[in-house]
Amino acid sequence: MKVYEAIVKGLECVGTEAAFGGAGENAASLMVALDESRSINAVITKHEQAASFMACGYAMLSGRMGFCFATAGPGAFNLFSGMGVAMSDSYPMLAVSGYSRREWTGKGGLNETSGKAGTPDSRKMFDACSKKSFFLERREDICDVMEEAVNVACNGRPGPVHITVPYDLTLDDIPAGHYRDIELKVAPVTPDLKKVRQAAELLAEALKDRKKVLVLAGWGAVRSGAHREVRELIERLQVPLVTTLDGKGIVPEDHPLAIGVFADSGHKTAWKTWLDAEVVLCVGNSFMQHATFDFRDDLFEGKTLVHVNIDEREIDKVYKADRAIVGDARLSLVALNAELAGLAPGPFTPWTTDRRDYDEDEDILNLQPGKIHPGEMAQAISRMLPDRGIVLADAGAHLAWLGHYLELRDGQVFRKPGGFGPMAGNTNGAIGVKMAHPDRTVVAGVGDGCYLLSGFELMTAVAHKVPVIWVIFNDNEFKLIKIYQLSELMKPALVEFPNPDWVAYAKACGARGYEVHSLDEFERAFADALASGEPCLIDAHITRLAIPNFSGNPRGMWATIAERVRGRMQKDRD
Ligand SMILES: Cc1ncc(C[n+]2csc(CCOP(=O)(O)OP(=O)(O)O)c2C)c(N)n1
Ligand SMILES: [Mg+2]
Repeated sequence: MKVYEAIVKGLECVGTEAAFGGAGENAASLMVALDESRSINAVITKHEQAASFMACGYAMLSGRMGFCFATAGPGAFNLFSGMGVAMSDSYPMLAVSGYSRREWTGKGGLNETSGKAGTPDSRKMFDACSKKSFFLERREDICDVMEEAVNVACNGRPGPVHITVPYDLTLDDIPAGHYRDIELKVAPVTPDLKKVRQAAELLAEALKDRKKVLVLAGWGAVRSGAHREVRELIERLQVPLVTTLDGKGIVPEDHPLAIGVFADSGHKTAWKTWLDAEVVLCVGNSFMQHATFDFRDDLFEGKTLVHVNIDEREIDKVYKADRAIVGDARLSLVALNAELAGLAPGPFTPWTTDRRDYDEDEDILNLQPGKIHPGEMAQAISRMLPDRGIVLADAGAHLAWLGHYLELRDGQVFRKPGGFGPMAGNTNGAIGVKMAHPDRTVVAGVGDGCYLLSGFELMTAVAHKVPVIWVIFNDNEFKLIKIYQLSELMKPALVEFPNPDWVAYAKACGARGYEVHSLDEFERAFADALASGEPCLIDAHITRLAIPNFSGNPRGMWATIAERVRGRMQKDRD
């Protein structure tokens, strides 16, 4: 058995059933081994970056490890963006890449990345982009390395690991007696019960004192599958729930205690509720920039913070916790619910808050006939999304429209890029998500800029019959960057671009294409796409005369722009 065959066997042992990668001499025997696997569906992408994003998508909601691979040198370097996503978004991922023959090190051979002879140093780069990176030194070590790698990827806070396989180790068989099946043992990150008790006492005391307790759920809560536990907690205590964009939908958004999305792209009522809150239980939050109004200093002023996170490095990182539980969000809430079981609603007054206000939001006014308002389109997607449907957004203003206006029912998911936040991440990641969940509808709402960066993977979806529905928010501009330029510099520049005929492009790729200019047209196209079971591209022409609520200012984007313009005019006058 050869090294790459052992790697493929290892993937089979841990239940990974998809592999995403790029072709190359160094990856050639891996491609053969993958092709021979009965359980692994191997996808050669047009660009290795897309492979790394697809591996993220595969891991995103499945609880299984994503796998991507590339040849040595430039192919390998194209995996970094997906590894960055896996790191910021806690996706378990194994990336494997080749390396040129070691006997030629220092000679500057093709694809050499030894750091010698003016070549880049791939070891340092993969070290910097992973939880752990391994350099395979001997063929007989492959099963040990593989086993350690997958266990590091999947244990604790999941993340990316990487194995470099030098070309010279791929030619001969592993010496006899050195192959073995590997084992993945995921130890649950259980909370310290003493810490859980302390947190429960604080919450119980606060409720008895009629203090206003609020729950804020983030991606960690969704990732760990704490849906039932969050709901049980808020219902038992009759306390309101707000979520970050990443925690959106943890409890169905029409639940009476679900107040809405908090922070940038959030709902006004969520902010009002936040201002009133005296104790906040934060579950699975890393307090990233866009979930904290740019790390707002006074966010927790006068409030008590109880923080639950799987990673102890997150505790006190941005805001000092009064009580902290380090543990998987679901397991921590199971324990917290058990501690609070005796606390029936009654000793305290349930806190009544306003319901979410976005339905009457003035932002939804469409001032441009012949174009679609992106907020209305997001609402239409929401109305028509089948049960357990998954909506992905990419990086840009479209993310804010979707995050603000979608209303998720039980079992539906919204996912945007996390802290690393690359454009194209979910445009391509959608293929991995759909391959992991063939029975669920996957809709990728993507900016035209994001699609232009990476949309050639439509061919990949067609070739592998992966029926993702891409909805392009076509505004011929990098809207988010334009808004930033307008508000910071009062001058947009280099942000506009033409789009091709997307319907013709879709057809040329063998996919279905639709061009829509009104909500009616969109709804008809979307219904057709949902029924088709084929990869589809909906080119939705959206108005430019609408600004999404995506601001570091709780009063919203318009208020931010007005304040900045006023400030600038004042400065000019002075
Ligand atoms: C790889 C990468 N390059 C640049 C950026 C910076 N960036 C974030 S959003 C954005 C604009 C995206 O434009 P588009 O996809 O059209 O979305 P819109 O804002 O118009 O909805 C840019 C350039 C990024 N996040 N990732
Ligand atoms: Mg755009």
